[in-house]
Amino acid sequence: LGQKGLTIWLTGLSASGKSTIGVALEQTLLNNSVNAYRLDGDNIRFGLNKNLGFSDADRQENIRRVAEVAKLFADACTITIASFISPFKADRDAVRALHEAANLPFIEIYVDASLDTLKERDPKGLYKKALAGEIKDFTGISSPYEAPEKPELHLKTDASSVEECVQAILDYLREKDLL
Ligand code: GGZ
Repeated sequence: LGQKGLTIWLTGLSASGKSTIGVALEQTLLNNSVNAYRLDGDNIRFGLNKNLGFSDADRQENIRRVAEVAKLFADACTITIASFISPFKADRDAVRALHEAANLPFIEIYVDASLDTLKERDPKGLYKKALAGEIKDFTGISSPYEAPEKPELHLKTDASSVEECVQAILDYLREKDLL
């Protein structure tokens, strides 16, 4: 008995579906009495990281702090679900190394959709603004995104529903005996 803690790291562009999948996954786990907690821009960038913006250095520091927090939650036997663009491979690798050093499983999930799809979704009108030059350093438009090369899971939200993506994550966790 006893739940193991771990971190599920959702990386991908704005509007790719990270938060939506994170929310649905968290709800499913909680409904099954599994302790889960979500970290994302809404509870991190307005609090702990409110002094950070979107320069490369600030994104790096954003991810570094989130990694430390995720590790603490995982260490407290929580399934931590972190949804951040986390555009730089080196920063994501550092999050992985931090977890591995603490013997905590780290599952990197690439939440992928084509830029055309993202521009169409554009739920907050950010792509439109970025394309018009009104937001500088916007990931995928005027700031880089380094796609994961070997993520534990690669979800394509162009083609899969939220439910299918959540199921794929649950299947992965069960297969690895993490759930
Ligand atoms: C990317 C930006 C930017 C810029 C504001 N570039 O779709 P959203 O709105 O709700 O999620 C995006 C969020 C990204 O924050 P992260 O902490 O995940 O970024 S990172 O991991 O790179 O540190 C977007 C909004 O913030 N946003 N300006 N210039 N996204």
